[in-house]
Amino acid sequence: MDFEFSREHQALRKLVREFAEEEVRPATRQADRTSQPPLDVIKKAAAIGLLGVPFPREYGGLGAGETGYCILMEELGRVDTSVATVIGAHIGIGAMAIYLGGNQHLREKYLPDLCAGKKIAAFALTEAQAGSDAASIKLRATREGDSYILDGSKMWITNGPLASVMAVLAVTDPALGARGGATAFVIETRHNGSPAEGFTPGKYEHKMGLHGSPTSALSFDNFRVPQENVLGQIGLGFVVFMQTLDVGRVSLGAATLGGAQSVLHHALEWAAMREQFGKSIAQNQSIQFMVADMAAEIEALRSLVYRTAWLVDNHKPFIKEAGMCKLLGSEIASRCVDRAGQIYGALGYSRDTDVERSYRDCRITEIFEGTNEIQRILIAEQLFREVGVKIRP
Ligand code: COS
Repeated sequence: MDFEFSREHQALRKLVREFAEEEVRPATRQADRTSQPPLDVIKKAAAIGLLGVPFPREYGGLGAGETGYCILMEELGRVDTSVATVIGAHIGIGAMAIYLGGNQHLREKYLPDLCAGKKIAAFALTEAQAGSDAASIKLRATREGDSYILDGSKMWITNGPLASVMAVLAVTDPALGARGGATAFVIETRHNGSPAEGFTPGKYEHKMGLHGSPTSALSFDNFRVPQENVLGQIGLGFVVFMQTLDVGRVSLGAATLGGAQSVLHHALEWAAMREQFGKSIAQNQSIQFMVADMAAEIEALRSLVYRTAWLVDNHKPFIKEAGMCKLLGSEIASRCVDRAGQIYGALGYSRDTDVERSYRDCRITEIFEGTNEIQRILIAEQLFREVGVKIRP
């Protein structure tokens, strides 16, 4: 057992940490206040290779695997969950669906531009009636010659207003439903910044937090996709999308790890400085208990996230652990940000503090990329499967 990161991974962490401090941090407040994603920061991230961290070099990536990708997400999450979300949706589910489901031609066609940041990616699964119940999607893909025609809509799509390349799941055989009759496609929704024919970016969501990460609906009306853009096999797109989400959930655990670590750091600094009743509040046992609990949970999460990344990189089963990364990461981060807010007192309720922004940004991590209730079901399902029991029909 070796708990040391490789020299390459250590160098990557140093690179991302410097980038996050020097480029991401100064843009964070402005993005939160204006709800405008810091596009120049995303461009700079691309320029130093950060948009291709996990992918092999042959596709323009850095070849740093899931471990490298988790390092990226942890370090970005430490400074700004919004930027981590834009980059995470781009790499970890948008481009990842193309990498996992795409044949050599599609990988070579799309991944180099995505790794170089020439195009931004999104992952289009959710619909109005298909949130946790992903198999109830209605977006229809109808075969016409050597193309498919998409009709319908998606919603709550991270990077929807930015992306020009999307992995999208649509029903190709309604008789079979989405589980056996949905197909995954890679589509091009914008050309030179303008919406492609048949594509309309839908309603822009005004959210409680993550203001620097744009979210929108998508609308397709007679939108043509060449048949060669099918990811995986026709009718088996649901599996491609589920496998992609598994990988994405590990890195979301890493982003929440970074967020939790950051609020602990702020809480320690503030507690050491703040005086009440003639002494530092750090001398109060109630404060000590809070920071100790935060640190213990963060340390457990760190072990889980990087062990799971190791499972992914070593081609071992990881579905259960991925669900745990997402579940524990989001709940630990929420608890940490809540305790940090308590330690900050009224100041933590002020828009002038990062703790207040973290509080708003953190809430969604218990909901998106599969609610925590769905993660509990997935974990239980795997546990029972390990003892030979099937708990769902
Ligand atoms: N890896 C590989 N295959 C998977 C899989 C996974 N992680 N999860 C499901 N599948 C396969 C199943 O094996 C099954 O195939 P077979 O019929 O050949 O056995 C098929 O996909 C259907 O799976 P299942 O029966 O489990 O589908 P359900 O509709 O019951 O529900 C859940 C699946 C709840 C897991 C799914 O709807 C889900 O993940 N929901 C959350 C969606 C989500 O995360 N949304 C976030 C928005 S996108 S960022």
